[in-house]
Amino acid sequence: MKKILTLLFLTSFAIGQSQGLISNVPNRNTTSLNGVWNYIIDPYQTGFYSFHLDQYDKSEKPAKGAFFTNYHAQNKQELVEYDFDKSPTINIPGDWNSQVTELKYYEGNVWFKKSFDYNLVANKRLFLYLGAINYKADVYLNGKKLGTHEGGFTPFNYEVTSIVKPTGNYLVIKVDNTRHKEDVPTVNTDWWNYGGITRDVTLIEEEASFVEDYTIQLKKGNANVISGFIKINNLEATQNNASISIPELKINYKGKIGADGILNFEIPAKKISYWSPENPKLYDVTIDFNGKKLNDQIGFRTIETKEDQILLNGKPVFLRGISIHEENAKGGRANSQEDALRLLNWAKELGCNYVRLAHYPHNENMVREADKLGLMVWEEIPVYWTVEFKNENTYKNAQDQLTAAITRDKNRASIVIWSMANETPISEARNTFIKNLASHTRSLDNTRLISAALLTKKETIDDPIGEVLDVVAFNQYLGWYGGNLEDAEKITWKSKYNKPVFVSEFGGDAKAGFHGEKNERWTEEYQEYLYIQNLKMIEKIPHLSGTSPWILVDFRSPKRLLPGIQDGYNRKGLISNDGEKKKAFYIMQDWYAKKKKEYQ
Ligand code: GCB
Repeated sequence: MKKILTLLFLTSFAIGQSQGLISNVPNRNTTSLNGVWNYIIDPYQTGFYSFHLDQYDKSEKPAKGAFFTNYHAQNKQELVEYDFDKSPTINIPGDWNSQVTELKYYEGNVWFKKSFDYNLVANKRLFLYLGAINYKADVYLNGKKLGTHEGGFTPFNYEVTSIVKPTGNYLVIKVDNTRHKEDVPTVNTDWWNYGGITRDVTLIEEEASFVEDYTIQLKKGNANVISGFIKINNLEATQNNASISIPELKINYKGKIGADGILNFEIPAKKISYWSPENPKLYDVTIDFNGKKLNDQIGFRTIETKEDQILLNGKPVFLRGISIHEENAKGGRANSQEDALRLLNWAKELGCNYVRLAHYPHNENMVREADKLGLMVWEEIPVYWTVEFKNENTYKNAQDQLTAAITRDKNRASIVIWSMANETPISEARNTFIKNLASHTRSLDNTRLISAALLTKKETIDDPIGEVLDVVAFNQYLGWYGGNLEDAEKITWKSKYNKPVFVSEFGGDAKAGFHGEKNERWTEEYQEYLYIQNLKMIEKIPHLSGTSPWILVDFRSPKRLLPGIQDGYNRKGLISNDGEKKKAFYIMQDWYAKKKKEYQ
């Protein structure tokens, strides 16, 4: 009996609840604060600390020199040494490095200010939702501190109901993208440290009591039951019902909300048209609570492993993938729907049914478009190379980023894998760190697979972390960082685990338009040959269930300095940053066409 009770408990709470993060923002009643903002570059944090380094926002009555007060001189004599309204402007969302020439390499503090009016009628509530700010944000509205947030790729929100006024609001955000060893990621990465407010800034208007978050997904192990939870923010005694309708499935469910504001449900469903790359079916789903409707477009599919196979809707699938950074053609963080479509359509053209969104959670447009286009997704957090595995705060930071990513994206059918880390060096502390992240993930979402991109030595997959992963993924760079391409066919791989194996990276640099012999580094011919040889080797890897070569498009990296070739870009793209397809693109395209046939 005890066992049954525990099981019941585990199933009904299998998908966890967020800590105040509002999900499904695109379908809510929102007002965008995107657009033109003023900014002040503040390398010495003059607007944050007094000359004796007292932090202004710790004082009851902050000095007028505190930038978040947005103070203006009251007369011609008064000394005030900043003025947002006379300061230059920048587009938000957008990183500062690609918009302001003098900030290309800047890592430090910049203040942003946006003024707005907002007429909030009585009994309504207002939230400020920030899609992502890299890396650390101190947020103030009308001179009041809302909070500090760390982590450059995940959303967060603050309630501003009691602070907002009909006219003359000023939102001030200090953004600091200084790298620190203890951060996630740490000081060393192979991508550009774009600073700024890189995703949408949105006001969300809600009722006094509203649906904050929910999961509506197939129940683990049962493709004919839709299960999950609805979480109400500020449940009032008089409202204790919520309903879910999915007209196309003839579902009209009504349930009772618990005193804790949670409704857990299981709804039998018949004749579901399951989501897959061939059939990216999304259902219109409506949650009705307190006379207000919240819509979403949700796909239903199962994803599981059986011994060394990945099964999508019960059938073996080969993940024809490509790794993608969140960068747009001009350089700079990608954010818009248009940016997402450009990247994802290239992946489709390559023959992909899957994308690895490296090395951090991408913006929500990417996963929503992947849902529509029928691309499965690997979503990852920036536990990259080394982080301070022994540091509890670092762990908490990583876990918070993971929680926010899962909260935002758990209703996206496209997401099939949560990835914990990339190329982390084996040690006791690291093993514990990743195991803890994996069990945290399972406690929030037991319906998806867990992986991490590992490193291997001597063609043997035996990283101890493999034990807690559903898919054992690894990166390898035969013919680029070592090894001889001629030997490719002779290399044999071994895995300690009878689990699906996934090659999460392979590749090499080529400068588009640079031609030569196949043994001349940096040429398109070298990269082409590298792909031909790597694929010969990869094909023979036991338990192989997919690949995501590195990478779709050349991307900016401060580590890539070779003049005339790299010029600040990692050139491993199959497509150049100008959109030119390299020869290797077609090798991969052919291979994926072949794989597609094999799995039909
Ligand atoms: C890797 C990393 C990736 C790098 C890539 C490279 O193993 O995971 O972030 O950009 O190699 O180009 O060296």
